[in-house]
Amino acid sequence: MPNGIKRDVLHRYQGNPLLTVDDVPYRCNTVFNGSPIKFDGEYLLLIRVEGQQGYSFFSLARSQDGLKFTMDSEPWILPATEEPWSVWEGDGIEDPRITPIDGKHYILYTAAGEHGHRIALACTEDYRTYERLGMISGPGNKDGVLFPEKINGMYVRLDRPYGNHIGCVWISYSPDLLHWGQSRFLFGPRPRFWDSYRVGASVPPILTDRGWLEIYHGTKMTSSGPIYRVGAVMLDRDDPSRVTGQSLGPLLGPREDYERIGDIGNVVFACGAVVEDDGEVKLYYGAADTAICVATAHIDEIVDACFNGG
Ligand code: BMA
Repeated sequence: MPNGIKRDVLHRYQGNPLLTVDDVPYRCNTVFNGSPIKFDGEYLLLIRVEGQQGYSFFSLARSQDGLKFTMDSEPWILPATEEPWSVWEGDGIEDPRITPIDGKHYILYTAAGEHGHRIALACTEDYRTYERLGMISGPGNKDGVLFPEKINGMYVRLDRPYGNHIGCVWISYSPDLLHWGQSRFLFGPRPRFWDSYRVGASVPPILTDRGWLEIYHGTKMTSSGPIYRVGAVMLDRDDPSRVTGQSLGPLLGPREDYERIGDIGNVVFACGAVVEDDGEVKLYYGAADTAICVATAHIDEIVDACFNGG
């Protein structure tokens, strides 16, 4: 039986890591936290790269099979140097999450600047040019993921406001993607659990026949720092402010050396997944803030884990 297959719902690809700094054709510190999309017959991964300067930007990698990726020769989206954006992106741009809606591919990302983190929104239609559309949260917010369709006539997102120093997942609504409100608490850390310290949305919600599947990250604080793991919740199809199920245990946690050892050890952190036609979920994740990896499970196994104490 392949290594680890009985321990986690998600199964690591034996060829992990998919990408490391050695695969980047320019000088940088690390690659991690990529958001995948199938586009124009290939798999694209929009990757967070930390430069030698110490702050992050985005680059694209391409693949025919979703496993063997080649990095583009140049970075794609750099932190803004012009106002009104530059004040919010002076410390870098982080953790992109792609959601296509009606031919437009929206990228929510974390803008890091002197006033803290905000959720920023950009858009592309061709993965060559992009447009910054706006800062769509106040400071002190990150981990924004956009639902892939309007619900009851409104765009919907999850995010992670850092109120009271406790990271919880909230839901908000918008008529136009720029103005957001009706914000409500959705779910938070569970005392004693593997996600007892913080939780945040990871993957843009996936519609299943049992409602919306949200694959999230949760952390537990230990005497040597937090451990980042992957979990899942289910949200009601028509009212996603209602949690209908949640995995008891993590779907994936750091076990391999490439997840344990790196710039930030004990981290698996996903920003997106591809659902194949046969129901296989390819979850792309950053390992130890130092490499990009993939793990897979059938979507039914993940949904079942949310309802069957998995
Ligand atoms: C989170 C984000 C992620 C990072 C993780 C572990 O807060 O900054 O980008 O992978 O911490 O360091």
